[in-house]
Amino acid sequence: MMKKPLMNFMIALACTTFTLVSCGNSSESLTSSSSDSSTASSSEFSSFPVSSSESSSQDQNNPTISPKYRTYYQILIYSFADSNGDGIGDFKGIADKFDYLKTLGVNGIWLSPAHPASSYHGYNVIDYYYINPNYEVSGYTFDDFLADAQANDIAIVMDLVLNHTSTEYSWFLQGLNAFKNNTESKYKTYYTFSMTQTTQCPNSQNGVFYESLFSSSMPDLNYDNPDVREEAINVGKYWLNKGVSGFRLDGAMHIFTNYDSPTFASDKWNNDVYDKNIAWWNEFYTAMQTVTPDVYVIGEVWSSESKIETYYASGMDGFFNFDTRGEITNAMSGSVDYSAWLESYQTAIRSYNSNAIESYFVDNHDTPRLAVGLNNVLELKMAAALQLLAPGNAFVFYGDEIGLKGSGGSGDRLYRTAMLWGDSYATNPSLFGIGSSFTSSTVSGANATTQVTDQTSLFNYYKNLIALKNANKELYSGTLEPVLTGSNYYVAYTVTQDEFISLVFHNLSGNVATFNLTGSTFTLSGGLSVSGGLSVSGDAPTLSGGTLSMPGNSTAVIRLSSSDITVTPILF
Ligand SMILES: [Ca+2]
Ligand SMILES: [Ca+2]
Repeated sequence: MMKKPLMNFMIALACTTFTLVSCGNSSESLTSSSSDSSTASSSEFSSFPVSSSESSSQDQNNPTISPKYRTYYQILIYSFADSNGDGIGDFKGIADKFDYLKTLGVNGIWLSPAHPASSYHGYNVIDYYYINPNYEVSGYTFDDFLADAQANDIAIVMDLVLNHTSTEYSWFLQGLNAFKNNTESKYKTYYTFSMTQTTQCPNSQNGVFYESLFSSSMPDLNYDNPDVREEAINVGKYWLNKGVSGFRLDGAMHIFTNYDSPTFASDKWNNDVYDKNIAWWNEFYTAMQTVTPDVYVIGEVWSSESKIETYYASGMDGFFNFDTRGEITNAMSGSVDYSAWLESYQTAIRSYNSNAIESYFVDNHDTPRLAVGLNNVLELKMAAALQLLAPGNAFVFYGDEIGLKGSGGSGDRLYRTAMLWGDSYATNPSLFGIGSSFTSSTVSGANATTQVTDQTSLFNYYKNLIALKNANKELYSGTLEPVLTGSNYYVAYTVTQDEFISLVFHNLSGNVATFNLTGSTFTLSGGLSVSGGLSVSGDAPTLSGGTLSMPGNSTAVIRLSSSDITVTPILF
């Protein structure tokens, strides 16, 4: 992309003339005691420039971006919202909470596996072509849910677990039986069976060993068999035709693994199987595009950043960045140059795929919740600002926005406990396999219903951050360039898409920092107008006469426009 003169100038300025007039002690990290939330009145918040994100094509104030760019919300169906009082979350419950999600500002949902399955979490599927009956209540089907989501411009991304099935799947049972009895069945080659135990086939049922990388209840499908690849593609096409917008692909790096390697136990992959996995996902993605040209597909490659990057060669839209959380918490402690990291990752993934979309998340159903690690609303607000204003798509795990955490046990189920609504939609973990010992709470103690009405809550901080991103859409799809500030505690970068440029500032220190944006070499060829700013204290960042004053632990987004200079007071 051609750089615009303003951008060149901006970066030159950043390197040479950004002046820290008063930055206090920049080595001081976040402190919870400095928060004075009482200063942020509801009237101040209501004057925030609320997103006009629904009016995509006619929006003169934003670049036109692909509908794939959204702020997504990950929902575990069973734990989220129960509409009929049986204690189990369901699609009607989610739909009844669309108003909550739209208030928050998210406009995409990653749904946990929705198929009939052998376990509560759904990752061992019994039939890819059906919906778990627990999730459909009387008079409200998955089709109804998809129609309601579409009417609300909420994209539904379905979790597809294609690497393996359940041992209860008819394909597996028929294949195993035919293999054992040496009878005819196409399902004999849907899986990898053996009459003897091997590295590849460690587990057995009825005397037949089979490949099962994750657990004995999750037999791997055999993707060397073209019939299996065709079947997986048919599954994807089936649900796209039903109306889902795309897929989250579970275990995307586990399709092919390197069983022949003597180092298999310690390293299940080598370059050959990486290439096979990437080729397969390209085949799958290309097939999905024939049904839905704008299909959004994101894969789980739980690996190092350098390996995740290579998967973008598949052409797929996104892969979760598993380093996000560590980079954010390290940035908050001053040990990481956050904007440099964002730039290097964007550059790397775009080198594999010019349409690559970043996918940043801080926790999911497999990782401890960030709220447990930080256990501090102030720090959760700053972490949210760093995540949600990064280029690309942010994924918010249900409850992150209220500081949800669990207690009463450990392990995966702890991260998957009931959403804390404070109303009749609460689910009951003892009824869907999590167990009665697990209870939910939040860092502040306030439930979702209370936080929606409290303008100083974590929920409303998330809401205002997402609104800021939706009002400056180049923040989704634009090209990032770091702005040097001289301290890891001052994160600054520009994001450019077409003629739209946003300047993002985070003051991660606990002290006021003042930046002079009008140094002697700084001539505004366009103009500065403030889109919005937030601080954990409720004090407003201000821009006056080209001087940006940032309270401790605050964020500002400044829109550089091509119109005349307009300096608007920051609204927080
Ligand atoms: Ca229910
Ligand atoms: Ca596999």
